[in-house]
Amino acid sequence: MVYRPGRDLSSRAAVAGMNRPTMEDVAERAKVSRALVSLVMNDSPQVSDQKRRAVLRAARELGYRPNLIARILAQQRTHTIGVLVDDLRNPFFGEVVDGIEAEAAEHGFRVLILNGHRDARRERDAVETFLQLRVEGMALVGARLGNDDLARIGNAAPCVMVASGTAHPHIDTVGTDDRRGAELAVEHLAALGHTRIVHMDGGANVSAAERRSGYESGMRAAGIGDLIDIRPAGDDEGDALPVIDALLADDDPPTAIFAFNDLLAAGALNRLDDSGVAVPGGMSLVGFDNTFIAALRHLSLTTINQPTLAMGRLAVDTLRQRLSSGSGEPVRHTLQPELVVRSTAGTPRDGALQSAGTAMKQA
Ligand code: XLF
Repeated sequence: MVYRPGRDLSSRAAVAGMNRPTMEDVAERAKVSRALVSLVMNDSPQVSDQKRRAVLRAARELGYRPNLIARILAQQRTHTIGVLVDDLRNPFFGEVVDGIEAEAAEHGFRVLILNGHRDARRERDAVETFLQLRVEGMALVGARLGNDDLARIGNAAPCVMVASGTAHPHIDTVGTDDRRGAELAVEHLAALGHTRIVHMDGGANVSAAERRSGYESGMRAAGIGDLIDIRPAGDDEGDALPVIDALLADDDPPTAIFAFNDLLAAGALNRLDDSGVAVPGGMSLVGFDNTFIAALRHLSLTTINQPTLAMGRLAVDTLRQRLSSGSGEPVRHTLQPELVVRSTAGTPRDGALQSAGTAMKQA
C-alpha cells in the first residue's frame, strides 16, 4: 500500500490492507494445501524440507505475513512481555532492555516496550495497555508508580520491578545496591583527598532516597559527616544547570560533586565547561550508571557501574519463575555496583576556583 498524504490511514480499508496475501494465495502458488501452509507457519516438524522450502519461497515472493492475532486467539497465549521504561532518552534503560530482549528471545517471548516519560500517570496508562493486550508478564524498569498501583498491578499479572529503588511488599524486584554504589562514589572522592563533596540528588526519582542515604553514610564513614551537602536536582542533564550555577555563585565552591546519574553528570560537565571550570582540575565529578556515554572519550566520566545486561536478563528469569510458581513471597535480587575510574575525578584543587565567573569578578 502506498502512503498518500491526506489519506486516512486509520480507515478500516486502509488498516485491513487492500491486497494482503492470504494463506490460500500461498497454498495456490506453492501448489500445496492451505493446511500444509498453516503447518509450515506454525513450525510443525511434520512437513518435509522440500515442501517447507516451497511454501516459504511462495510466502516470500507474495509478501505473505502470518496473522499473529489469529495465532494468539487460537493458542490463547501471547508469549509477550510488556516492558515499561521510565525514560527512553536515558541510555541506561536501553541497556537494561537489551538484557531483557536477549533473555526473552532465548525463551520464546517477544517484548513490547512503552515509555513512561518520567510520569506516573503515563506509566499507569502504559500498564493498562499491556494488561489489555494480555501480556504474560511485565517488567517495570525505573517505574514511579506508588504502592497502591503496584499492589493492584501485581494482582493483575506477574510483574517484576527493575532498578526501582527499594524492595516492594507485593512484587519481585531486581536492582543494584544503590546505597552501596553511592558509598563507593564518596569513598573514592574522599580517598583522593576531597572533604567538601556535594551530592546533586535525584529529586523525584525512585532511587534518589537510597543513593542519598548512601552518600550520607559514605560521608560519615569518611569522618566528614559534618560537611554533608545535598542539592536537590533530578535525573536529566537539564536538571544540573541551576545546581551548577548556584554552586559556582558560592564564594568558595566545593571541590567535588557526586551526581545522581550519568545524565545529570553530563549536564554538570557541560555547565562547568561553559563556565570555564576545568574537570577534574577545578572540580571533580562522579556519576552513576556507567552507561555508554560515560565511556565516550570527551566525557570519560568516572562513575558507578550498574550491571544493566545482567539486570535485564535476571528480570526475565524472575518473571519466568513467577509464571511457573504462581503466587508466593516476593523475591528481591540485589546486584553489586562497581566503581569505574576514568578522568573526571582527581585530587582537590589547591586554592580558589578559576572559572569564567571568578575571572570576571577579578577583572
Ligand atoms: O531507574 C534508576 C534511577 O536512575 C536507574 O538506576 C537510574 O540510575 C537511571 O539513570
